[in-house]
Amino acid sequence: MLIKTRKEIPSSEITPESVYKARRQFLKTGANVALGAAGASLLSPTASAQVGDSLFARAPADINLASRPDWLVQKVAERKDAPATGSFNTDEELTPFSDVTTYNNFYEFGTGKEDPSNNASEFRIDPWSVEVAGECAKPGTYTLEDVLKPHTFEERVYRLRCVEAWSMVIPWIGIPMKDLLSRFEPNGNAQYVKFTTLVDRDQFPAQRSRFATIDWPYQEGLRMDEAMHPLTLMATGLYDDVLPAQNGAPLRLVVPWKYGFKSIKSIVKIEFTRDMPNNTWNDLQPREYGFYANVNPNVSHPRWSQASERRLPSSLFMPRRIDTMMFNGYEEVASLYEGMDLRRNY
Ligand SMILES: Nc1nc2c(c(=O)[nH]1)N[C@H]1C(S)=C(S)[C@@H](COP(=O)(O)O)O[C@H]1N2
Ligand SMILES: [Mo]
Repeated sequence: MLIKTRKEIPSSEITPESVYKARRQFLKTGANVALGAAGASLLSPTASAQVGDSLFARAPADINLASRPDWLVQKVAERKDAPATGSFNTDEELTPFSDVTTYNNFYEFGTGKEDPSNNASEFRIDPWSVEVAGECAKPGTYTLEDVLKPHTFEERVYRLRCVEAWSMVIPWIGIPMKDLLSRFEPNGNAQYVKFTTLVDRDQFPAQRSRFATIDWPYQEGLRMDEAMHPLTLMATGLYDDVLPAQNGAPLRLVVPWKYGFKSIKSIVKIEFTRDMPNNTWNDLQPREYGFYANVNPNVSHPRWSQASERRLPSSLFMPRRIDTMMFNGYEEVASLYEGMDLRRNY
């Protein structure tokens, strides 16, 4: 792929993944290590990271944004780290930045895994606005700054499990969805929340194609209790920076216990509804993709098993196949589905 230079970003602002990993290592072990030793460990990535980096290194990925608002960069820099333990974090090895940003599903940019990173150069997130509608006291059109300003960004290290049976571990930055949605004061009729992706034929090649298979815009939804769960995040960044265009800048849903297609990218509309909203993949193939889309190793996709997954980076020589966990390992959400038949509500 074309390696672009980040013209407007001083190199001092860019934190390479190795530094990011070392910082995490430092945060984990920092308290026990004398300062000199800690300094040394800052410079040497873990052994597993070295294996991953050398075997699977790809071209450095670009964030692919035309510009990044200063206030947004500032908020990313001032984020709170993920707690050391618990579901907001994991000890598993992070998927390298290059894989997270060049192996993507974002069909607006094309169906190939590298299409988004290749076709998203100069994606514009400034200006950006979000329409809030439906069953709430504060509908309206909000600028990105209105949406994000009152919140402190937080880091969350989550597994992402795609319905295609690959997975990653991604250090997200974002805000708890419940904190965001509460500000719009959903009323008693709000049973669901629906999200919609940008329509922009200039920026999304697949939206101007005559052969489009998806009826744009991409749409997704959650039940209100799912949206208000503490694990549910409105992501605004990953690793140490703002969200790359190919990962759904500037606002992207993250629901770690559900298949990846629920985590809709580049959101321009949030609507509180009484009825279950439609969602793009369910509209396309209702027998293969449902509304709930909870990660479930016991319910196969009609064309493949969901019992295991490839943890990226993976190759023929190092497939890194692991067992898939119920709710992607986020068992605390089980109570949301008590009494529901998860075979029928897939
Ligand atoms: N608007 C939009 N959102 C989308 C998609 C898409 O094609 N368009 N693909 C989904 C799928 S299938 C997955 S697995 C994740 C992938 O996110 P990632 O590329 O950041 O890993 O985005 C989801 N969100
Ligand atoms: Mo996916």
